[in-house]
Amino acid sequence: MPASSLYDLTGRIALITGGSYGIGYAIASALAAHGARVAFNDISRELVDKGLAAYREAGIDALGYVCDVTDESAVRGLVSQIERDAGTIGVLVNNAGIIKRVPMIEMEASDFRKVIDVDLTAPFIVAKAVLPGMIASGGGKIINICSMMSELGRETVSAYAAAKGGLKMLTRNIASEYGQYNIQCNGIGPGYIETPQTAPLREPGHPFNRFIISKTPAARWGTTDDLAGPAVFLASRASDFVNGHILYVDGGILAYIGKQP
Ligand code: NAP
Ligand code: GCO
Repeated sequence: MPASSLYDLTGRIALITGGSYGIGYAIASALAAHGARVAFNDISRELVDKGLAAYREAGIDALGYVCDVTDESAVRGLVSQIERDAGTIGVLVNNAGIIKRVPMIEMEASDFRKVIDVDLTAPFIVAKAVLPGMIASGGGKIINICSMMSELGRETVSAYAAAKGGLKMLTRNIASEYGQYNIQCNGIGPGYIETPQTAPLREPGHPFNRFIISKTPAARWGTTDDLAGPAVFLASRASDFVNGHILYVDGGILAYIGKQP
């Protein structure tokens, strides 16, 4: 098999949740550049329209849908609509997510539950909705967007870390339960990436900025472009025997004790 065809996604329908901007948009664009037909959803019409304009600007004929990934009925409707509009979903990227940075003793249980709902329960809901089609069509790829917080804790992110740690184990469980159907479920664990979600941490003079640089061997924040190759790999035939793996794209943070002050 020619090396290039290992990464050819022609004929694949890929759903990227929360794909209007940021990491989701970058991953969807990379999959499209390798031949996939991409569909994405977001939580509001405004965001979906913003995303569609961005994809069009990039020459990508994306399908966009308004759907709250925590609403199981809406997700079932989304998957059915994509199947009618484009075909069976062969690649799912569970990207949609939220974070609430609040010290645990100050965090309302309702806020904790909301983060768990979006970052953990929703990937379960969306994966559950696409698995039957993948089984019927002979296989598929599920990529869950995990985090450094799938492995590490830090102050103020108890809900997010609990969700992303759970998402690592959900990834392994889907791999275990559905590997026999030629379905590979893996995770991507981005390090600290320049997106709106981390913008508060990168404000000029914010101590976290210098901290992350000192904890990253690459000595820089990641960009969404850094995630393109890993996503194409996990969506393609090149990873057909990779299952239950979390691929950390972190510039080396998890390998490094940190630079001496
Ligand atoms: P983000 O702001 O977390 O993007 C997430 C997207 O999902 C947004 O468009 C968001 O819409 C959407 N979303 C939120 N709740 C939703 C729901 N209930 N239904 C449908 N869509 C929903 O920015 P990001 O940094 O690109 O993060 C993408 C993923 O990567 C997340 O899972 C995040 O946890 C993870 N991650 C990020 C980093 C990083 O450094 N940026 C590192 C590791 C992992 P709204 O704009 O309305 O919220
Ligand atoms: C934070 C950041 C991180 C990143 C990412 C790291 O507050 O620590 O938001 O959680 O979003 O998850 O991998």
